[in-house]
Amino acid sequence: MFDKDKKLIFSGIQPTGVFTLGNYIGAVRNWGPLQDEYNCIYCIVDLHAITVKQEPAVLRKNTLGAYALLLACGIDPEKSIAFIQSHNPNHAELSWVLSCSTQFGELSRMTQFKDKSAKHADNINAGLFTYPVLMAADILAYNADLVPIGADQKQHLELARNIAVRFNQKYSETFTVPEPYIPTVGARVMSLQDPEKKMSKSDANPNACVYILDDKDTIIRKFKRAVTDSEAEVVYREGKAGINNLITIYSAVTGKAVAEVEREFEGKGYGDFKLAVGEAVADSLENVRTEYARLIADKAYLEQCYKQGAEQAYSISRRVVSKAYKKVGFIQR
Ligand code: ATP
Ligand code: LTN
Repeated sequence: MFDKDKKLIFSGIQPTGVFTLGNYIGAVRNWGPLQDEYNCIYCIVDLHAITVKQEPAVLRKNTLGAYALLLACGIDPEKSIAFIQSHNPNHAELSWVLSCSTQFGELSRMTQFKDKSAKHADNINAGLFTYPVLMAADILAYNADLVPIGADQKQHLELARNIAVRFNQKYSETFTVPEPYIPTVGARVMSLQDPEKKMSKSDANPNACVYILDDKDTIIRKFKRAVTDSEAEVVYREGKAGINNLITIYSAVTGKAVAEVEREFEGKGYGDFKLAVGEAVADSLENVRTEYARLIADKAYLEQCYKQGAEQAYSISRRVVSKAYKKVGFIQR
């Protein structure tokens, strides 16, 4: 199904809940438009999700939900490969091999590990620590050229690149060294309640996040309650994290430049602006919501799509993983 002349894109998202506006603007909404220019592989990373505590029944439901959301956000299973990570054992197999080319020290420097260990102090498991190696395996197993991600994943991608370079030096050319593909606007959408923190699916406070399935009233209410500052001018300025975040979001969903947004709201207060951001965001998400409702009601179709995706993903990655196995000196079975 793939065109040999096109570059390959790989990206993944965790089934830890409904995607947030941050996931959408920073990553997923950019994935659909890439499908014509590139060979694209998109993955629901359930193996990554169990690095934090998951209720099995909830994980199962969220994984199917995340898969449906991926399609609702414009990923076409006829154009791209869309699958569930645990359906392809090559990721876990390659991850082990790569972990033996990854140093304890480099994993200790990962900021996501530090943040998540602080947040889940009662469950600092080995998987949480080696999470970035599995992510490197996801990408390298397909020899991906480009990885569309939000800014928070840049450090993990840098590590994946280092692992690839090191493996290639040690065992001869095996893996493509992937490049990050980070959007210029909206690569880091911040929490609406604490604009110094990134908006995250697993935030305990639902008012901190806009979920892409929230209805219009909920979205507008969340923006009305967004934490800003005591000034009143809609201008992007150092130290105004809350309003800067809202300007970024508005700019990302309307396509208007920051200066244009500032001009549009000159002489108006935060109240008017918050309402406009809420309306623009809700309108931009309306199609996703309708598509999701249609898809999630059709379990048979979803199953057919993820099974096909897993087969396609397996066959591409098997070749790469076999090559890596051979290079390290394992006898072929
Ligand atoms: P969790 O809260 O469960 O850790 P998450 O919301 O951080 O999840 P992931 O599934 O880890 O989301 O990330 C999926 C994609 O969304 C990644 O490419 C990531 O960089 C991007 N992303 C996540 N949060 C944001 C954000 N606040 N702004 C922009 N992009 C983001
Ligand atoms: N770690 C990523 C999710 C992820 C990913 C990947 C992203 C897992 N494997 C491969 C890009 C490529 C995150 O968003 N937290």
